[in-house]
Amino acid sequence: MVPASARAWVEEVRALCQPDHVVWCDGSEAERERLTAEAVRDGVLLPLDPVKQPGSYLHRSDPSDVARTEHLTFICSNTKDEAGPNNNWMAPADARAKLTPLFRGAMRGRTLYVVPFVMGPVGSPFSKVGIEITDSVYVVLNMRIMTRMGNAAWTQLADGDDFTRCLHSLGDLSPDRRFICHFPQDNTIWSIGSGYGGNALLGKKCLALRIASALGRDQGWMAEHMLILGVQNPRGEKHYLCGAFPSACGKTNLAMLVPPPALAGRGWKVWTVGDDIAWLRPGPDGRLWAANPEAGFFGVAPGTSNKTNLNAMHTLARNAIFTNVGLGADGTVWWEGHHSPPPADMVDWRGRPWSPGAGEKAAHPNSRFTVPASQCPSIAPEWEDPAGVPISAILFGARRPRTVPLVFEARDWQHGTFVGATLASETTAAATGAVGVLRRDPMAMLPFCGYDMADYFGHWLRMGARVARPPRIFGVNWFRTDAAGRFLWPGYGENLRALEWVIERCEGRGDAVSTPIGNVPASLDLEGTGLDAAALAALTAVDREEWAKEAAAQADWFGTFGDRLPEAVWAEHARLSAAVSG
Ligand code: OXD
Ligand code: MN
Repeated sequence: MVPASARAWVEEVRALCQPDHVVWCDGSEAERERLTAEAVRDGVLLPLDPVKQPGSYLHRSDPSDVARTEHLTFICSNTKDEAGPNNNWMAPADARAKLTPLFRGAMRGRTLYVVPFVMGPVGSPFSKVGIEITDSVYVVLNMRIMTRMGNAAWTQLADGDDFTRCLHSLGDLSPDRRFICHFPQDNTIWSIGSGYGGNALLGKKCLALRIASALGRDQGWMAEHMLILGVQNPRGEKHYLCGAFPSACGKTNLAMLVPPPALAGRGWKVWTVGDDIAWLRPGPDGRLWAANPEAGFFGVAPGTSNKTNLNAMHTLARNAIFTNVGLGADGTVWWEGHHSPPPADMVDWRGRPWSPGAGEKAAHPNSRFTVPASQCPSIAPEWEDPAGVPISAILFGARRPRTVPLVFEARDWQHGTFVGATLASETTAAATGAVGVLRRDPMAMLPFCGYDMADYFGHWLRMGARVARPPRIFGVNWFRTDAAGRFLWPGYGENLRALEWVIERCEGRGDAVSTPIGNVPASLDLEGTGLDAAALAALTAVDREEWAKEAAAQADWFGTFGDRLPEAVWAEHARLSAAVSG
């Protein structure tokens, strides 16, 4: 069942890393129970209360290993140009020379787990096989939730050798010896020195975005940092949308949106297909079809509550692995922004006694839950359809207190590509000391595009030309404020009102007003929001002066890509500049 190519690679890694034991994972329930018991015995997982949080565990990471480390993440393409100004680059030979000594003997005294996995529904033309070799049982148990892990991968692979070689070791967890290296030409990832999800669950950001974006460029498909959701109208028709949002913009909440009572009462429903990554391919009907390559959610815990994301709270009620959250004496977990008060006698994410007046956070701001997507109450019944789902619209959203309207529609695919390429989010007081700094994050892919971003824009333009009926593209902004800094839009479930207009536009309906940046809604269904036409006018206003400044800032930033930036992007920029000047 295991192809010779996989056996040979595992043997090569075994000889290099010198583990005490080798375990080939099959993905079975018995294996999950055995590995979980071992993780509990070794203190890697702490069991939670079996009644209040059934099947769930807490993991505490090394305090220096709590997030992705972009400065230690490298694209090791053959040339620096290919990686582009958006990536750190190391020559493949240099990366191998640097990392091989770190892997040598790194698994002595440890177990080497061979974790075969499928990204995407098993048997789907979208899907890709990876094999992760790791010495972390935490990684194995998370991969089991986040991917289709185990024997299914050997079936999908058959006797081929078309799989991503994902090598991971915790090493000594020192940030001085931490590297996450991607070798797109060899379909290989080497990660050492970190157990954090984004650095160590190699199917996620490393394979499904960085490696897959390069594969997609070569093979004519797209790997995007996008949620996928289905919106069902009162006639029972479903439209599927993809959405790219930089972090801290409510992507997981949007993916699991609960319709507000006024819209639910009229029959609107929202279905979740994916919360983080979309793979898109042209379908036989001239549309773009999307599949979620993941099988679980690796979500940020703080701020998640019954109020902000009821579906997420139901999803994580059982069979969850929590990382770096607070723990009560009653065996329940807690984080800042939870709807319940903290349980008694809590310890913080590092295991130190904590009380509400402690002045420190109980949960790390990037603490996480890992849960199976199948447990989500809003999961679409077709979320694992091997054919994927046909995409009607793509949303690009970010946090913009000024300038960007609640929702606007791009003229066409080329203009929409420009809207994505100019995506930027303003920093908040909570995120950094500097408030109001605009960070460009094109298509929310800046940390995840495995090659030159200007070439990536070119790939977007080519893909649009390849499909006869490409999705319509929209910009959205839930975070516009008034002069006093108060949010103009209630957000959360009410965002469905903007999606209602998006869908009407996709159906060739919906009143629109043309502006220099695209179409904005002439009216929106605001029943039950307490907002009136004047509020809508403030939410959809397009201020030429602000946009002239925005266009100037875009030009500076595009300049950093040199002459690789496609002409069509500059053409769109010139068109915007002309439309907003004078
Ligand atoms: C994530 C991220 O964890 O984007 O999804 O960092
Ligand atoms: Mn993400």
